[in-house]
Amino acid sequence: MIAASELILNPDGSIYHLNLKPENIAQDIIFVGDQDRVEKVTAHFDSIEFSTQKREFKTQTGIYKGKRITVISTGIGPDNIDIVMNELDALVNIDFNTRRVKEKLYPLNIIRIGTSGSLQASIPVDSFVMSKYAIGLDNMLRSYCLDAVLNNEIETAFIEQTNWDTKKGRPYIVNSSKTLEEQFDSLEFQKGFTATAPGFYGPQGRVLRLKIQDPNLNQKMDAFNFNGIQITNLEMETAAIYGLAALLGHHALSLNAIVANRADGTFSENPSQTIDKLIRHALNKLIENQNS
Ligand code: R1P
Ligand code: URA
Repeated sequence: MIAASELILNPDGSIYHLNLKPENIAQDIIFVGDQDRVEKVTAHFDSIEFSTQKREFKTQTGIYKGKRITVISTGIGPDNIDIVMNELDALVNIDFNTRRVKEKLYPLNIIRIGTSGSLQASIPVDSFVMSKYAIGLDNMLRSYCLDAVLNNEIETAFIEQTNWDTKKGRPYIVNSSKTLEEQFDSLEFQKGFTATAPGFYGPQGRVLRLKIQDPNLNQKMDAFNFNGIQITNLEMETAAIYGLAALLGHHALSLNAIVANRADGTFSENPSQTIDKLIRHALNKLIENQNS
């Protein structure tokens, strides 16, 4: 039995941070970072059956062209992903009455629709990247027993090629769900290798007033090559989502709208139009899958 201090439920029976009960979520879940983006997705829905918000975690569940979908904002960063993934998993895989893990585990399909910065000059702003792999430069996932989901050989190559300072921890490399990758495959998406940073400024090589530990890291990541695998973009959630999804038995895929190009210094002139285009494209892909 899982103690009250470990699996924390609110007085109404909902889970601690997300404020959700098991019946409030669909099997197909869209993650967005920004809470205001939730309604940009659900504006396309035929109906909305449920809405709630606690802190940065806003959730709406509804129907899009016959399919029940939940949209949830995760806020920014891998630490928030730890909360969202564990609480969503508890909603489907732990019986809140007995406080025991269910015998038959239930897989969720998780699609991240987020913004990102490209590392390669050849991946312009306003284009889309589907993350086939992700490298976590944060240490959140290292709190779990990870060995079964790692790509040790590529990690070692990354550490060597970028002269990574392991005082910052050992980066971890994880994969997207092959099933979702095939389902969302389209000409709109470049398949990429996404780097997940634990911050937006120093951890992504942005210098405003502070000197950073490795000012050449972005160029070294840009030049990284392991048997043709190259790092394409930087953001702040994908590796944490992929790692926890793989460990917990869920499917996950991250779709990135490129709003910044770090190699040529450009920023999208209309980021909300780009993200809206990605939302429409992702929703249609979810429906296509349903009808195929
Ligand atoms: C930083 O501006 C945020 O934007 C990206 C990063 O991953 C980080 O969360 O994603 P979202 O647009 O989904 O928030
Ligand atoms: N989100 C990030 O985390 N980095 C960028 O450069 C753009 C969006």
